[in-house]
Amino acid sequence: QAKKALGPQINYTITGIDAGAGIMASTQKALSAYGLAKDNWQLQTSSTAAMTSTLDKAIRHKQPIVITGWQPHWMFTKYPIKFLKDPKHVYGKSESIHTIVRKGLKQDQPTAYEMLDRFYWTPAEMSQVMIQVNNGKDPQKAAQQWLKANPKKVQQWTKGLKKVSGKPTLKLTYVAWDSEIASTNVVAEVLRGLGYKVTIQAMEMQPMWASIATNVADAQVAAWLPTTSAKFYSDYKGQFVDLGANLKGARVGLAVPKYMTNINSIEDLLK
Ligand code: PBE
Repeated sequence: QAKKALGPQINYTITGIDAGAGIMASTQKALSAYGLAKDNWQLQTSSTAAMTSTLDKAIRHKQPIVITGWQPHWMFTKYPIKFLKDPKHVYGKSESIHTIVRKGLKQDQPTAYEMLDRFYWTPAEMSQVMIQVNNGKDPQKAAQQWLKANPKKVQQWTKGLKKVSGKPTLKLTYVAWDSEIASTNVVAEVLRGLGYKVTIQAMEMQPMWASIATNVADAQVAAWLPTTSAKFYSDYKGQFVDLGANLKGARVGLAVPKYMTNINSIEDLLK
């Protein structure tokens, strides 16, 4: 019996997330780079929550599905999914997440600047916080508990830094993706421990970059580079300070359930 082509089974649809995400822009590029667009394939905009619930349903019924996937994220621990090979490297190879601060922060708040500059953790550490939040824990509580359980990390990030006086305010902006909810809450808690009054504010990706460029916010720890946030990195170049990677080994691409054994590369979607 001949195998049915994948496209018609899933209406030639890739299940995506929020329109502003870098992975959506990269997927639009992939649709043309791999000749998928002219084969009727389309990218459906939704949200991370809607995408993971569609994925959950497909997996429960062992049905085919193609999603926009990235790591670190609990979708890869909760579900048996795999990245599709991307021989044209449309999604880049490996991504790092960078810490971006406003110009002048070093002079104005040297203690916060130094802590933000030191902030660095692993995908496994970030996942520990993300999983707690996915299980329903309040993000601030999850961050506090993780920091309590990882005093060595806190020490690395704060060693020799003196608590500031007068409760200076700091504003962190972020996009409410699971990874950034985790990292932003962890950093905010560490800065609070150093004596700052920290507010965190969720927004879309473009205003997040603009908030740093216009000095409305002090820092964000959500810049996936070199590919996923490339548009904003170049749009605002010269109007922020890049403190480098706070996490290495992130990855972005298309993903499918492992039971789709015939589909291993983006090129296979055309089969
Ligand atoms: N993500 C998670 C984001 C960055 C963090 C991969 C969904 C994106 O811009 O696509």
